[in-house]
Amino acid sequence: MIDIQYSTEVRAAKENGTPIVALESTIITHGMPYPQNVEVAALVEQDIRDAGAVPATMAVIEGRLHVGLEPEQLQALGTAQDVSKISRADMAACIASRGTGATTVAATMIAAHFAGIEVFATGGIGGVHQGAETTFDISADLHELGQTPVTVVAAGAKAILDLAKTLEVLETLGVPVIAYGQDAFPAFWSSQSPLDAPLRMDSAAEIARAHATRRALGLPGGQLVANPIPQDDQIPAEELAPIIAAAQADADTHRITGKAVTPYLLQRIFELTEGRSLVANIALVRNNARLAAAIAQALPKNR
Ligand code: PSU
Ligand code: MN
Repeated sequence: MIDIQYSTEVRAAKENGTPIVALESTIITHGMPYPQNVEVAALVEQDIRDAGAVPATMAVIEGRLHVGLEPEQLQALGTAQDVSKISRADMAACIASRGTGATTVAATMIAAHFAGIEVFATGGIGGVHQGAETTFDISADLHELGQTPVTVVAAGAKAILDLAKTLEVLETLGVPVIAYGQDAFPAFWSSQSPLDAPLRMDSAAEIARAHATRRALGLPGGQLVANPIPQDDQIPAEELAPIIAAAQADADTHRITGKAVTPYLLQRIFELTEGRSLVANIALVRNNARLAAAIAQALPKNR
């Protein structure tokens, strides 16, 4: 009943058994400004190919679930004005009403699992927002990690979130949070944070084995791999703290709520850093794409 549209290269990869890495599209439509969004999406896809895997960027276009986008579809999505942001709650509705929407981490995990793809690279996941004790704003990404068996590679979480509460919720939901190559949980623009990740692994092969072991144990849910931003691309946390606070204050003043919160904060931080946040963001997404490709290659074939 669900009519999946595979891109040419993803279809070939499925036939040949080439490893595939899922990519989200909300980062393109709601996470970065045009034209950098389209440029970065193409670079990240190429990074995955260069690392020996095939990229599958997910989106719903006119009611069809796309697993892998052709270059012109990527371009169209990156320039369109009225694309909705689809999370778990919106996915079926968007397909049913023949809508067009970009997938968040949660919706990308659903699409990936549906298409038999087990590894996914992104920038940052959604999490528990600052002030969640009054707003209850907790991303559906966390619950998705608790129930859908996909390994997600991200650079930790942004300091627009409450990192300590985000880690607590992930622990409650039984999600393994694995820092790659260090003890600290990375904080998106900074490789370090004051918090240690619950787990640490130093190789893609070990992460792939952990993924396969969860599958063998029949455990639902995925893994979060927290891959630190490369040293040279970092923005010091002290420098960003006042900017994040200002962006948060603006969001409160303008009474931004629901799914508009994350895109609003990302856009404000981009403006307030005069684009520097984006340069770091690009570096870390590419770094995550390379690690995800290595994990996908190390996974034992299960079908
Ligand atoms: N965090 C980022 N960049 C992003 C997002 C989060 O650093 O682009 C996007 C992702 O698509 C993520 C979504 O899944 O925002 C989370 O939105 P919300 O907080 O509304 O669940
Ligand atoms: Mn939210």
